Amino acid sequence: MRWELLLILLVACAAPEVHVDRVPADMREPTGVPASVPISSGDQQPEVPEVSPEPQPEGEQVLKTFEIEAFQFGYEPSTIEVNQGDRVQITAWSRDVPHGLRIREFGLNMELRDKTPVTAEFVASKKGEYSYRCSIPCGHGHRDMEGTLIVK
Ligand SMILES: [Cu+2]
Repeated sequence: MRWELLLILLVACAAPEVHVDRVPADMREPTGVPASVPISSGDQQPEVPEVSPEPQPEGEQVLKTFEIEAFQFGYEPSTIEVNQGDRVQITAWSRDVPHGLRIREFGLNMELRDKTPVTAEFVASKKGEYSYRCSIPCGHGHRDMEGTLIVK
């Protein structure tokens, strides 16, 4: 049964003018059969998968990493700069009390509870200047906590 099925497939492959529409659409090789089943007719063409030799274009995405320390009341560094399309990885922590690091436009919202580093990533998909701000009330200067992400 299985052998006959393979033979049908083989005939169908060897003779393109055969009316394939008589073969049910769901007729495929049983998954249990290895790809290199020896067939006695000896006319089997090796199944060469059509894999493109070209490397896939990566869009030249570059990873940019930054370490940012939050403190009352600011960030160090207070400005970071990347290019549009870069993957931005930020590792941040707090020097003193809990702070946040939020860039609304890129959906980034990190909680920096203490000196334990926290890492987050996003893609700087659009050019411009964006603020990173504290999202956890941390004292009288909370609203002054601001840094700038420049996407060129
Ligand atoms: Cu704060």
